[in-house]
Amino acid sequence: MNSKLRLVLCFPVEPRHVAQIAAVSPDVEVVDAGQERIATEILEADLFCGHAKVPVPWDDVVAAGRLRWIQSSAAGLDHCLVPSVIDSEIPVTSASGLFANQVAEQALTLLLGLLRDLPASLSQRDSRTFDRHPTRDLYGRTVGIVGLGGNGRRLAEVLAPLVKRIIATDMFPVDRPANVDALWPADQLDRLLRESDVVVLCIPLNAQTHGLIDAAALAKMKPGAVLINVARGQVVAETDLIDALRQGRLSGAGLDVTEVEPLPVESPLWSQPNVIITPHIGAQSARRVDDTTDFFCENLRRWLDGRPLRNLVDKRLGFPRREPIAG
Ligand code: OXD
Repeated sequence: MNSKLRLVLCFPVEPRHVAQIAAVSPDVEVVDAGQERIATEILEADLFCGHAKVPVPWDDVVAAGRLRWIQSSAAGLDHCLVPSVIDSEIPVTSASGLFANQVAEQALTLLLGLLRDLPASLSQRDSRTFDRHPTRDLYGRTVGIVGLGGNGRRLAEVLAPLVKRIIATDMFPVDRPANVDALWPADQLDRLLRESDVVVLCIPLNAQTHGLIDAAALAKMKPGAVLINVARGQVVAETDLIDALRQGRLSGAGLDVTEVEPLPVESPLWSQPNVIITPHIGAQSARRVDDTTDFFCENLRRWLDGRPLRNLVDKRLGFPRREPIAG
């Protein structure tokens, strides 16, 4: 009988990543299930690392009582934090903050692309037209970051030299970084919306944030403000956003994420001139699988030794509490 722990992977690993993980311990059998086999392999897993993009029978997994740890290879946990997992004893760890550099670069790309009117230049390229058009400055602006976790903090560092003021809200408004001028509790969102020229969403999707940026929230934003979403599409009520863009209340939106992904071909967002859409690539990087594997190997050693895990998620909140851990 096989007494090894069965570790099931579901992220785009190559054989060298599987070998690196297997080298952590001879007591672990590593199974690369991929998206094709994850829905069945997860039922036979002791440990799981990945991000299933297909439906997974989480209720059956919990009922079977075999799974002992979920390491998400994504920062967002909407793929696995279903009620039965939340109510279970299974610890969940995330990749929070691991791709903060990439997400910050993506937010900056969307923001500058809108302010410097890149869509107009790109469409002129198609017609070989050299027509100078007005652009706007980031310099001198106030940027509001909604959610000052790993991604929001990195974004603040990157933006600090470029803008006049950075304000932020967070559920745990503690440890205000020097480059953030004001950090308020999450319930002060309205104030942030009223004071920001640019609002960047960096919050996780959970019951509290689902549809948070709706018509009422959008109406509180400064006329002509810009909205950037590098979090999750469902944080924004998309039809309300489309109305606000059409009415010119907002001057633009940069969306790396949308309510439904892939964004349906019939979505009016595709034809909005003041919208830049990228296909949820904020956390993509040529290094992503390597970095995820390194992070996971470190956490796997910790799990096997019974040491505290990195990025342990508070399942009720849907993200790791920001607490320094020993060792
Ligand atoms: C993530 C993502 O959550 O890629 O890591 O969106």
